[in-house]
Amino acid sequence: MASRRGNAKTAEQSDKYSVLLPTYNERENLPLIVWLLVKYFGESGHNYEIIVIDDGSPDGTLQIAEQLQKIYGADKILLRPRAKKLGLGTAYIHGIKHASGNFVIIMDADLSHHPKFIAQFIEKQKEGGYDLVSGTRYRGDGGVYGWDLRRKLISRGANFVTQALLRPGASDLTGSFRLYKKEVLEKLVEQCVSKGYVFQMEMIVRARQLGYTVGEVPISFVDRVYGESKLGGNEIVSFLKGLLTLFATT
Ligand SMILES: Nc1nc2c(ncn2[C@@H]2O[C@H](COP(=O)(O)OP(=O)(O)OP(=O)(O)O)[C@@H](O)[C@H]2O)c(=O)[nH]1
Ligand SMILES: [Mg+2]
Repeated sequence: MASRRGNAKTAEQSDKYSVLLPTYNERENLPLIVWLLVKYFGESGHNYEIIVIDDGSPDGTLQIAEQLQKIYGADKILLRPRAKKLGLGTAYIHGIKHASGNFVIIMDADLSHHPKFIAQFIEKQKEGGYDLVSGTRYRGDGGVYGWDLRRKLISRGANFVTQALLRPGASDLTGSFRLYKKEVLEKLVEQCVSKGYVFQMEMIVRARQLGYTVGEVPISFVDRVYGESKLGGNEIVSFLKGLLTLFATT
């Protein structure tokens, strides 16, 4: 393939990375995130596929995804849409079923997670043979950009309370930029009960419980530029409920 010429130096031929991109009203962001993914995977030479899981976005995200598929090819861009908004947790479950890679990368499609970090995730995973590698905003060069104080406090607070209650041994619990061995992700998803924002946290808490190893890569997280933020009071309440459930059941 043309994009792989000469620079496949670090890639293991047999490894394949399936990137799950859940989308809900991301028509402005999707072309850029896909372009960046294609660019960075092209540079690193790793084998990959991008699975777009759109939940009937009223803004026509799926039509944009169809155009991208025409541009980059149906082997690189897979569309696995659902008819309506069924939530992030089940979007991942749905996506995993269609992933053909032995590794799965989960990231947001709103450009908060920059694809440039993926090469570091992969390197880290290989270095320690980790079951999962988590991006962290709370260690090393990691950080958050563009959030107001309220949002920062919510994120920090959620992380802090969870650290105190569950001691999961990872520095960023609510982040959702991660690389998993596929069989590990399948196992974790099976075990997880939460649906909303608490899902990411449950994944890493359960990972520790099951004895999986976790590597970390500092990431800078940039607030979404396009599209509306969905973090409202409801999410916070359900997050706290989820946290308490986790505390009681783990
Ligand atoms: N398929 C699917 N994708 C979703 C759903 N809810 C959110 N997403 C996508 O999941 C990713 C993370 O959601 P965000 O809305 O960015 O959540 P957030 O980063 O906590 O909040 P903001 O960026 O401030 O809105 C984005 O790519 C969304 O488009 C859903 O119900 N179904
Ligand atoms: Mg976001």
